[in-house]
Amino acid sequence: MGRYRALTEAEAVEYVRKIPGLFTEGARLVSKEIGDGNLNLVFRIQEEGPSGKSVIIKQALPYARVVGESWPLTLDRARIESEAIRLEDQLCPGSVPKIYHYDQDLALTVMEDLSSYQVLRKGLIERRRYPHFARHIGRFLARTLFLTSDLALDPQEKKRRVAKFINPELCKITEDLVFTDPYYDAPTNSFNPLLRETIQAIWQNDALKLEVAKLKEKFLTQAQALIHGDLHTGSIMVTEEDTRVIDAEFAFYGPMGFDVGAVIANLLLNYAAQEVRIEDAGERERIQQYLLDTIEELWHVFAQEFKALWEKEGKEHFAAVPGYVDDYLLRVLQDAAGFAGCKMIRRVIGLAPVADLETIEDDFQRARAERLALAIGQALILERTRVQEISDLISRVLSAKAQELVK
Ligand code: SR1
Ligand code: MG
Repeated sequence: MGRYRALTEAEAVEYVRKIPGLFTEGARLVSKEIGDGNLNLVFRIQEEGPSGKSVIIKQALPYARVVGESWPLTLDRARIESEAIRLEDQLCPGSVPKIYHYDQDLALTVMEDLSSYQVLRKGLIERRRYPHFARHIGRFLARTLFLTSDLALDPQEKKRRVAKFINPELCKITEDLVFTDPYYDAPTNSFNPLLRETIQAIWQNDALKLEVAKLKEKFLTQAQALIHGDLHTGSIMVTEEDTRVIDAEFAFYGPMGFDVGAVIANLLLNYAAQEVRIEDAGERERIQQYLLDTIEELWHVFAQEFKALWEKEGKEHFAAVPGYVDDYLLRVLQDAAGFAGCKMIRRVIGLAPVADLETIEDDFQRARAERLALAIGQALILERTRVQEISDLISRVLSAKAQELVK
């Protein structure tokens, strides 16, 4: 591992001091490790005094933090993350934190501090609304996915990028935690004991497992575009005006629908949680409607931008063939529905839960919300090929909800 060592808070300060142009000589710097994610160390370094200038150091550990040293993990994910963020910034300027410095040996990236932003998951739990989020994320998805695909790149260059972003260890986490483990009694699964019967029915549902197998196969084999690979609402920072995508360490060449589906899934996980979080029926209806409207809008923006790019930047020989762009987008939509379903189910059954559901204190209330998430997830997986438009996906959500709530 060469010069690699995990930094302490004090070493993090000394490290940033030596990076030219960041802080003035002799600046009084305070360092705090603030990482609360599953994998890495995150230091916030701030200058004391009026400037208040601050940066973030994100350092990969040689193992998964959430489990410990018994789960070794490649440090190369820091390279993948810094290269993916730089590329995303070129393709969709201002959509990611600025990167100031990358150190391969220490597997760390020094980047813009977004502490004035809020993690979207947290904001949604607090019932906040973000008027520009759907437009920003729809555009981010269209630009990063279209412009890294064979639709926009010379096929030889695209294959070089597939090689550059090969990410087998992080993909294996997704293959296991999203597609495999939730569908059997895996030792790493953890779930609300009140759900045991519902979950056992999932483990015995061969029709569902067949569809999950097809989606997993797509994730394993379809090098369609450079995807973020972990685009849940904890990987998005927001203000009322701005949206930034962080945490690109899972990036690799995979199916476009996986990223679109990740955003949809996490909005729907919040939707399911709000079913029991909000007592007042009117307020609950308004917040849940806002989440569904956000999904519709982000898809419309995505499809519109994607079509505009197809017109302006498309390099594919068959791009002008009537019907091709609509057929392509329909396949992305159906994939997104299926992947969204898988991503909802994994957050209820698997190793890494989400705060939207996990922080509902009452076990019975939490189980109600979790059952709703499982019902929506299953409907999206099983009925994805019947989705022709985004409104069909929303209809599936509403009918799964109606069926679940009368049980
Ligand atoms: C062991 S890592 C667990 C999860 O955290 C990341 O954010 C990914 O979602 C991963 O599946
Ligand atoms: Mg992450």
